[in-house]
Amino acid sequence: MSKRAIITGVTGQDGSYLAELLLSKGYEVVGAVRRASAPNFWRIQHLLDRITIKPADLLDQLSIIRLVEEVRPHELYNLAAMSFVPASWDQPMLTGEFNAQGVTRVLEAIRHVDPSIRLYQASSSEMFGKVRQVPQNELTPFYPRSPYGVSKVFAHYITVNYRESYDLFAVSGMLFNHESPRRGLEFVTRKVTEGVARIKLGRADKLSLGNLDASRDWGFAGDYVKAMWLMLQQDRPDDYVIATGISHSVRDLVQVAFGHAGLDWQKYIKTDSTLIRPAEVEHLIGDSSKARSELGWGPSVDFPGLIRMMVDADLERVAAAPQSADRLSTL
Ligand code: NAP
Ligand code: G4F
Repeated sequence: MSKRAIITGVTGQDGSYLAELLLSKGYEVVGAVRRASAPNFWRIQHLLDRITIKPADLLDQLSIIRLVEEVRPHELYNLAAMSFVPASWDQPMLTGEFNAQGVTRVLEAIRHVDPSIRLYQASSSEMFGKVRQVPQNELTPFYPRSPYGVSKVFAHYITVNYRESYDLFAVSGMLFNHESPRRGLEFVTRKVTEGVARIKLGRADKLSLGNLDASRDWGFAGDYVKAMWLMLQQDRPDDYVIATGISHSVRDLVQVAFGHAGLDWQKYIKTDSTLIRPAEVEHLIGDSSKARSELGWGPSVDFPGLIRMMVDADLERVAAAPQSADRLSTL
């Protein structure tokens, strides 16, 4: 009998890669989407004949209960969230409703409909924020630096609490930054790789960025969704850090991306103080030894390989797009 899984956030970067992975393993996949006035399926267009789409919104408890009752999944991957850190200062209340209480709603739905459903909760290295320890592992204390980070700390602890209170198989994956050609355009890796493609093809002549000194432990999203699946296949639920163990600065990112296109980045990059965050996470680097030994997980794409993959995909995409489709503003 094939397993059934619900993915919330299936229209997002990770949701699309996870849906591909689960389909390749013979799962029946149900993607939960919130209502929009127009479909937002560009990342899962190629999967629409193989997955089922059902409506649900993290703000609406009944919609989640209905979804879980109808599908009766074996596994539920809760990837839906407001995931862009700067937006969390603009909309802190909504961020808390989506990312913190939204998770409580999912846990409540599982508890009431079928407590045997296994839950993956998408936690984040943003919880480590102003880091208390280098590198960060499962025992590193949290010090979030944004409403987004704070909301994810709540989500992490409510997941742990429901596991301990109600004996649920609920796990929290503390994933460091992971990227791909499907990354949203506002995140720094994709902003840079798309910017490089536009400059190379004569569609732009500059790229504005904020803090070039911040550094992140960047990996490939396709590798990270494998870790999510592995966490739900274990004998007992536990929490894991997922990271490459190597950190690079935004400046390194810019050098690799422009260099791959044969461009001198210093001619094109402008710094813009409005892109500096009210409180920054300066340096993240993860220690994923536990996941490597217990899950047998490891990354397959290194940082230069990831950035080259993204630049190549953006060069192809921008070249194929009409000029009228160019973005009107730089985020
Ligand atoms: P993403 O591309 O921004 O996708 C977010 C998804 O959440 C989208 O499908 C979005 O739907 C959905 N969503 C947002 N609010 C919702 C609501 N109220 N109800 C239902 N769905 C809603 O994010 P991602 O990069 O794939 O990340 C997936 C998860 O991992 C997120 O929880 C993120 O916070 C977390 N995470 C990501 C990283 C990373 O580096 N990528 C690292 C650690 C943790 P729409 O298409 O309708 O907007
Ligand atoms: O790409 P970012 O926006 O990602 P950030 O803030 O690290 O968050 C991402 O990773 C988290 C995991 O740690 C996820 F939980 C979260 O959902 C999201 O996926 O920014 C990375 C760094 C920051 O230090 C930022 O200040 O890049 C710096 N940066 C410099 N210039 C910029 C820019 N970031 C953006 N988005 N845009 C810039 O122009």
